[in-house]
Amino acid sequence: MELYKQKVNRLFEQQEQLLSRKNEMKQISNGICRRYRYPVLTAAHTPLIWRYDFDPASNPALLERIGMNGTFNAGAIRWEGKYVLVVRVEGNDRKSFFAIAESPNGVDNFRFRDYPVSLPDGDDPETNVYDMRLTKHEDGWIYGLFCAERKDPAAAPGDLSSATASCGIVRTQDLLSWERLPDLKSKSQQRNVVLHPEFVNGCYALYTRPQDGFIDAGSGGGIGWALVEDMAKAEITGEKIINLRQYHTIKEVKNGEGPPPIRTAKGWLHLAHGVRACAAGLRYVLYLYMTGLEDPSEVIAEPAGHLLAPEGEERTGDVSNVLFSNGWIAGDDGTVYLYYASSDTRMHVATSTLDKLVDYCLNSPADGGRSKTSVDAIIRLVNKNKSMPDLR
Ligand code: BGC
Ligand code: BMA
Repeated sequence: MELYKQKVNRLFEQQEQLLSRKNEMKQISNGICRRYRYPVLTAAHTPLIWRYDFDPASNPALLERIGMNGTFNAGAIRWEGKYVLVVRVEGNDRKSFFAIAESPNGVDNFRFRDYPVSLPDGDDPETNVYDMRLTKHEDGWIYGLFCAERKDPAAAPGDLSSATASCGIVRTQDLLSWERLPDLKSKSQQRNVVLHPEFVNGCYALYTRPQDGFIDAGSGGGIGWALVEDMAKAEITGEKIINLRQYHTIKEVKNGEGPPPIRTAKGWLHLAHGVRACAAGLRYVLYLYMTGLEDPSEVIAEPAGHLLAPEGEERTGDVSNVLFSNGWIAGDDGTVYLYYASSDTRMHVATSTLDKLVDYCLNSPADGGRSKTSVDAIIRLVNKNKSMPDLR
């Protein structure tokens, strides 16, 4: 019994060291945003009481009974003075679920609540859920839009991989109890649907991502925009593409809205992911764009290329070469906490400010579409610098 107690204590002490570890901002920066030394959440951060049976009678050898594989793709919200993430946790059984982790400062000391979120079922229970976007809407509810995945009912016998993706919807007032609304009705499959925080023409506005198949964005030209009257009966009747995929860019194969956009004095600030295909598989990077305050569906700026792409340990994991984000928080002082996951494995934070991100969007050159136009942009900058007094 003494030995058992010691072993249990060691488990909790080791985890406490991890949970209370201070994070450090990395020194190297491009001026736009800063990465941090440690991931903010890993599988090892998940509560020990989810994983171990601490009863010496039923688990005398203290084996882990339920393994956790990864913590990634978290929605984010500032709530009751805390930085709150609704994390996609994936168990060793490949089932994803949502769990809330909270931090006092946004960059470290994230702790999971004792229980994962127990999501109510809808009419057609799904197999897997992931990637929740949290929107504090001006109607007073906090909405969570997520991907609900089911085995494709039209799959040929023996095909155990074909699936369908649709947008599941829940809402809450307290991040404790969740009301399930019917899934978004849409002609095409939908992953990466995000609710705009304000009414537009008296309607709820959705960023969508129509796709031909489960993986293939196909003729779905990019990030879409649709207005719906009622979130309790949400149906896409008309959809227009506002942020297009393009040949030979970071978003040639797919793109998708990240978290809900943030209102700034100069327009709505958007974070999205772009995907291209290469010999190593799909490469996911993060990019920013802005839309107008008058018309949040009109793109007013988009710098060329990515803001963040996988680097260092971020490059490897369950699905390597992936950065994905569906959560960010703007603090009252203008600090932006950008939560991103690497390689479907762990969560990180990068910090910036609204002013810097808007400056980046409005004043970095856009993609000219060709090697030549990229070189021209560099030459313009070099010429400008050469006409200036040397500051070194
Ligand atoms: C996985 C997701 C992935 C999707 C498309 C799902 O089964 O859980 O992480 O984005 O497939 O590849
Ligand atoms: C997607 C997303 C994410 C995931 C990514 C890479 O399509 O919806 O869940 O991070 O693939 O696997």
